[in-house]
Amino acid sequence: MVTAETSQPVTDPTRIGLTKEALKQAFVDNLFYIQGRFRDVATANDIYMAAAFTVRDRLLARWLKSAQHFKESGARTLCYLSAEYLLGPHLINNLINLGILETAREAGEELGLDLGEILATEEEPGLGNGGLGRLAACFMDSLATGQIPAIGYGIRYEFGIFDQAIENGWQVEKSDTWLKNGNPWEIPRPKITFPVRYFGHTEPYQDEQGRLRIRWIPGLVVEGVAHDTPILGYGVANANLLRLWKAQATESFDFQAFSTGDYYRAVQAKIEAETISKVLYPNDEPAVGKELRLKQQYFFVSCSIQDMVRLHLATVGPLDTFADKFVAQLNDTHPALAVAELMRILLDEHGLAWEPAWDITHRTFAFTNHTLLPEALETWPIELFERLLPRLLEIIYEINRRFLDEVRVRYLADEARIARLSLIAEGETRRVRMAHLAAVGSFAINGVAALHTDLLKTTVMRDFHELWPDRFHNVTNGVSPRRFIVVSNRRLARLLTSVCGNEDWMRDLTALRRLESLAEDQGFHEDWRRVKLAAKDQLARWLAAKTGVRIDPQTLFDVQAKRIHEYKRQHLNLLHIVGLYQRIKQDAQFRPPPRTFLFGGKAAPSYAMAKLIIKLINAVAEVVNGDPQVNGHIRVVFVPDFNVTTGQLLYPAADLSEQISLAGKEASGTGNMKFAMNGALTIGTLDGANIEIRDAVGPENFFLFGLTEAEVRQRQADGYRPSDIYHGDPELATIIDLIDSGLFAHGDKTLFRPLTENLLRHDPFMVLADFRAYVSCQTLIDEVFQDSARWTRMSILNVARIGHFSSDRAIREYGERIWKVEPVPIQV
Ligand code: NBX
Repeated sequence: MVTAETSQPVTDPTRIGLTKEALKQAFVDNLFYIQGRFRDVATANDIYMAAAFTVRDRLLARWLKSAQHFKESGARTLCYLSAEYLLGPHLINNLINLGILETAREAGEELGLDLGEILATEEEPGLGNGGLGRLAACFMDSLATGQIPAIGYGIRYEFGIFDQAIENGWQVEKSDTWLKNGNPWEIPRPKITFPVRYFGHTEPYQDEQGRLRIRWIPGLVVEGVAHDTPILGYGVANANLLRLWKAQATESFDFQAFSTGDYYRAVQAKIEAETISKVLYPNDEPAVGKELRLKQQYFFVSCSIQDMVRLHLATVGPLDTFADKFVAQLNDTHPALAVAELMRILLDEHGLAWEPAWDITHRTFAFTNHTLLPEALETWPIELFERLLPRLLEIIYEINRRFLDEVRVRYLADEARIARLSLIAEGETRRVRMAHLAAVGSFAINGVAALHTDLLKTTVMRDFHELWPDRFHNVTNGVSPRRFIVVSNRRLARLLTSVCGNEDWMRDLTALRRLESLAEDQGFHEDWRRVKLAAKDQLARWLAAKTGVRIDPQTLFDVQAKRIHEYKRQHLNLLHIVGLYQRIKQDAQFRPPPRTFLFGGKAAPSYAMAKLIIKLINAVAEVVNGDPQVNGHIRVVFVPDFNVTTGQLLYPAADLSEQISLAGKEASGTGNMKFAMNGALTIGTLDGANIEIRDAVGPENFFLFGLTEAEVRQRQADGYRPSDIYHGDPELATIIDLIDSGLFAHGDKTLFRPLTENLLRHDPFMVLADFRAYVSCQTLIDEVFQDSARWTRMSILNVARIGHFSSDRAIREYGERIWKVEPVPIQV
């Protein structure tokens, strides 16, 4: 291959060859020339690095070819703006996407290396909190696989989501040092940097044409440096760019500004600048409202928009075609400042008038909302905004002034409505509403599951929906079948391939429909159960090695793995467990099929109730697992440090998937899809994407319980009194009393009071209202699980019908309905 730009041949077989011999040679070369090691002294990390570079070399030709072709063809490009990417390990994914996993395994064997060990050495980039960040990663995978030209923009956090340790039953946060051994997947681009301004003031001036313009004189300028990672598609030569920004001090600015010789202050300025991309905020729902967080948001948005403008000017040219070349998706409100930033660049730096600048801006952005929880809606105090981003606030005021004029004419001065729609919330402290900025600045607004989109239209975005009904879309989330079947469940992948006759299902998950014809096949049932049992066995062995806890793969694995949140109701699951414990001890006749309850998930470090729930899970585990009377019947395990890597062990091993949020609270959920894709049956409420999953797999293959969203509203309106439920349900009362008794706290009666008291007095997520229905549903599950032919059939049908929940489908919908982007195949 000859690249036009350099005319340098890229043909060295040790760099691009996919044969076993080429891989071996490349690995040996890399170990020597990059790591500087002979085999006999190489550390596990040296070996991992040499393997990673071997694979990276094979991505580069595809990546550069993609970039070059996209540039030459002027392809319309999707830019995904996201503060989070929860990527998971790269090596295994790239081996699979290149189609060389088995070749690499054999090459390793011949070199005396175990590929499994090499893969286990990788530190996963945990640059996200949960669903939102993982969705961005699945979308990057599907964009490349779908051959859509795309750039993912984000922040290169030096410390990602904290590592979770459990000490004495409590969550303890340890800093995530994912970069300490080097990151072979990224290429720093020290020449691709942009200045980002903060603080200072603005002033008017006249340009050469005598027009009034605004200049922002900053008080601080920080530089963003691009760090690029190739994202290869599955079975295609397309590789897209993930460009993450690292903050650094701009020496030229700061050193000048400080008095000569004040070296200490200069160094301090450097530290202050670098702090911006230092650490991911570990909160998944409540907006934190810290100055540094706003700095982070503006930092990555400003670098990304400047980069897009630069790319456009360098390739296509005039800015009036910017929105034809680029479309930018705002992943929640975290990048909403992009709307004001693009305006600023067009107005202040390129001298456009307001109307054409707004026309471009408005045709560029689309906005995804991921939550209806009021505490998660981002707003920023005007005072902070004015101080930190004075020019952006002026632009936001002007956007708002023009927008509200439009509203005024449309609704004839309906003042209440104007106040509700305004980008500025009036009150004791005036605040900028980021969702309103995103909505006004975007041509499309979408929710992430059908129910969520409906609720969006009727609740938090109701006024916007009345104003612009056509802007609203639903795009139900999806997850990557490469990551969540092929990478994490090799045995299932092999079985699916043997049934389908080929691997096409990996990029068209609806091909799994073929499994339906085997749903009653006894021989196939045995294969199916063997695959599940092997995954359970693997999890059990990993858990024993990691934590010393032993679990029995023959038991029902009941798994709830997701961020810890009251609305997700891990405590509802716990009430059921405590109830079982009690009954097993008191009723010798009561012997449901043995179950292992597995929990995984991180709590935001400042979320006391979530941390108390973790403590209670571990406390119940300690008592239950230590009680010989119930041993062999139930076991409770908290799997520490739930992340993409541990998720890859949990999803394949689950028999039962807990998706038990209060109806109306979980925007979509994506774990629900990952479990079902791996043959787990779901116990779930009519919430988020559960509803669509149930429709797809068939109601008879889904364990439904609980209030509907409409019933939730009705009960709240009627005045919900959880204590009435407590008093009317003796079994429930006993369970709560047991938790209060100190049984799980070595006699301490106060430890779990905040939790039980909250349930009895407020119960904002209606745990008690759904308790009875949940327990009945669990009883049905016990019955069905004993009928192993029935269970297996249901499991097969879940996988057969889950194809719709592939992120490939979600990306296709975005591409066709919102982005208007076309696949651009790359040939190698
Ligand atoms: O986004 C999640 C929703 O809760 C899920 O229902 C949904 O499936 C998923 C993908 O659409 N939201 C989420 O993960 N939010 C965050 O992680 C988050 C992070 C930072 C922040 C607010 C929310 N400031």
